[in-house]
Amino acid sequence: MSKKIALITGISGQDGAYLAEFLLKKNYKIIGTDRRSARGNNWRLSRLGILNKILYEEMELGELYEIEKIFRKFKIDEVYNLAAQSFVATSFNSPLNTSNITGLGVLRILETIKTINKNIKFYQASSSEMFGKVTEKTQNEKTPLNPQSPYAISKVFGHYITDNYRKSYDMFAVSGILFNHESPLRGEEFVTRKIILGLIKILNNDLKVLELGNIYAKRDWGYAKEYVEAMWKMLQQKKPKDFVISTGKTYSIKYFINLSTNYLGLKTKWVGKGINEKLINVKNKKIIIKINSKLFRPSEVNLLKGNSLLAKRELGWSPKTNLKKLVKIMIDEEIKYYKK
Ligand code: NDP
Ligand code: GDR
Repeated sequence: MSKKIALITGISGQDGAYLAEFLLKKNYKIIGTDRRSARGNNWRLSRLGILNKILYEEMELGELYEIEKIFRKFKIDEVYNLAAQSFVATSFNSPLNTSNITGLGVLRILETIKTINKNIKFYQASSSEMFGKVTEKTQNEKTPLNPQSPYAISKVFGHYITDNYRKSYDMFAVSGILFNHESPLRGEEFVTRKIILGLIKILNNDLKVLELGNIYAKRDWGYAKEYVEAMWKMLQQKKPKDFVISTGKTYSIKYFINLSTNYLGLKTKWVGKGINEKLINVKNKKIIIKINSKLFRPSEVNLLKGNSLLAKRELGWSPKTNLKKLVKIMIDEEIKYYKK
């Protein structure tokens, strides 16, 4: 039997790398798309040892003709649309580009599938950010969306247009509503990796103080390597359906910091309040973390907590790694690769 062909957009990102690793083990042929401007941004694929096992094609999500070219060149079975301007903070400074890539980019792919081959299965990377200022204590597939950033609004567009193409054109198009998922391959701008890398830099005297924004926001953090498996499972269902993927636990950024300093063996103490709150290294009395109001978002999502019971029941998926273990995985690998 010939190999199934999966197209992964955003192959250079955290999820692209883990998904490619997972699908290669399932004997897929992988076409990974990246954009000209980012050629060479392949450290994640190198680290996983799969850099040479992927067929690379150039694709800018803003350009319809580049998308069509790839769909005409290969007989694709499954598409995983992971490419996006994915940083919420940037979306406030760059709302047009975010809407064009994170939002309209989804439609460009769906239109291409509709025109070229409606049998291609499509996975859209939807996000818990779509719940925004939450209207229910835990969020599931039926919770109303209330997005709070240009990023989240673009994801809502991607989510609904996927649903619309599924219903209108009988396409196998689904969205996975994934809550935050982290790993050693997380981008340095996201708060978990920023904290871990920052603390390790401080321990190595490469940074004096780590500056953060709102440390009281709460997130439902899982392990990215497990979340990509859920993406694949969604495309193997008999009928297309959307699923929430989450751990069901939520913790503040401050709690994440405390877990990290504990694991690193740092004795620390929080002092002050609000914008003046600081984390002090008890041993040398130096400030390790301080708050910078410039890092607050114009509109914040204060709390996210998912309910992925449907995924457990119908996909047989459930999270395995708790936050303490995730912190350990991230710190161990950060230390291993630091300055290499
Ligand atoms: P990353 O930021 O690590 O990766 C994003 C990818 O998109 C990169 O490969 C990037 O390429 C690519 N990209 C950005 N702009 C364009 C463009 N204009 N054209 C083509 N490609 C582009 O994200 P993650 O791996 O963490 O997330 C994957 C997807 O899942 C994203 O859509 C994200 O919004 C969504 N998501 C993520 C969650 C998480 O917690 N990680 C949770 C819920 C949803 P380059 O290297 O060139 O920048
Ligand atoms: P998020 O992740 O916005 O949830 O989006 P991020 O790690 O950027 O922020 C989480 C929370 O931490 C607060 N925060 C800071 N965040 C960053 N990045 N840097 C800081 O210095 C800082 N200080 C406090 C933020 O205000 C926020 O409340 C991620 C992305 O992967 C999206 O693509 C994805 O859709 C969602 O997760 C689910």
